[in-house]
Amino acid sequence: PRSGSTFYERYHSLEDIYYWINRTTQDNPSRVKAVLIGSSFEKRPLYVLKLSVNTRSNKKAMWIDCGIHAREWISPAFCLWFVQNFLSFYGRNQDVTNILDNMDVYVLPVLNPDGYHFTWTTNRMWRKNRSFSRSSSCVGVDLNRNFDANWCTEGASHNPCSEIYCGAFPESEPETEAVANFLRSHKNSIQLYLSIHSYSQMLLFPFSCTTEQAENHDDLLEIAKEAAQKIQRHYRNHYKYGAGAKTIYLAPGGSDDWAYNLGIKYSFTFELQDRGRYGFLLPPSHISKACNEALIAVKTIAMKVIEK
Ligand code: ING
Ligand code: ZN
Repeated sequence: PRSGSTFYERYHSLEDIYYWINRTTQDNPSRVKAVLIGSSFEKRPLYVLKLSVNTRSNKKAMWIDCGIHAREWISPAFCLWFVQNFLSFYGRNQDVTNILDNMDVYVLPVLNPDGYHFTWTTNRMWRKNRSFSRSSSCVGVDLNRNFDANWCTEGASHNPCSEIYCGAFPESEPETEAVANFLRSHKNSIQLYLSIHSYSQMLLFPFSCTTEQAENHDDLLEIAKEAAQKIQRHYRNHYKYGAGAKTIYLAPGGSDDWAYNLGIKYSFTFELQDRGRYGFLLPPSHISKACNEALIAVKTIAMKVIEK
């Protein structure tokens, strides 16, 4: 390891992350449970960490997933950072305490474990999952085009060799299906959906699959603006914010649009650091700042949703 850096200031192999999940649940048995929600194409388990403090039952909840795209290594690093921060600051930081007193938090650290493993062993720039079928020699579906939100319209591709291949049908991929099933079965409690990507420094919200405005667009815009302003003030770093289709590009089949249409009206996609200098290859020395600024945005958004 780099001298002077902590576990959370480094990137970790998939094996290390599974080990970390195990350790985290063992070390915090009263506050963390690992929930198996399904498995990947290559049969790796998909574990969600449920952070919950027993103040009362029937609590609301929020969801965060990381690592839907394999090469965006800062994303799983953020999920680990987030869990560590929330566990150590409950009862010590006012926002963290308030959030956990009012919400359970579900964290999926690596939504696409097969792709993530592949970026560690074979191709650092891999984006998709690792599924294949007899109909093509190309491998992988873009999991953020595989959800059932205007599936495979403009901004996605039916070509299995494309980086934005939407898959054979909506939720064709086991990773997508596992997340969608979990969210469907918890939609009455989950009020806030967050999906973490990189790079480009943006806070996006529905819709990405159409240029139409979400019904609560003004509300989402106001929340994203406050979060971006917090980052600007505390970290002197600029994040753009807005509806996905107008801020970045048209992209159907994304998880945040699907969660929104399911009824989770506070739904955001974060694009973490940087703005292109290192791109997906963000050096480990940048992890702490990238994660801390994203964390302040997550806390701001969660607090706003609790106040609603
Ligand atoms: N960006 C996202 C992508 O999947 C996005 C942008 C956000 C698409 C929300 C759909 C919905 O292309 C990256 N960097 O992956
Ligand atoms: Zn991405």
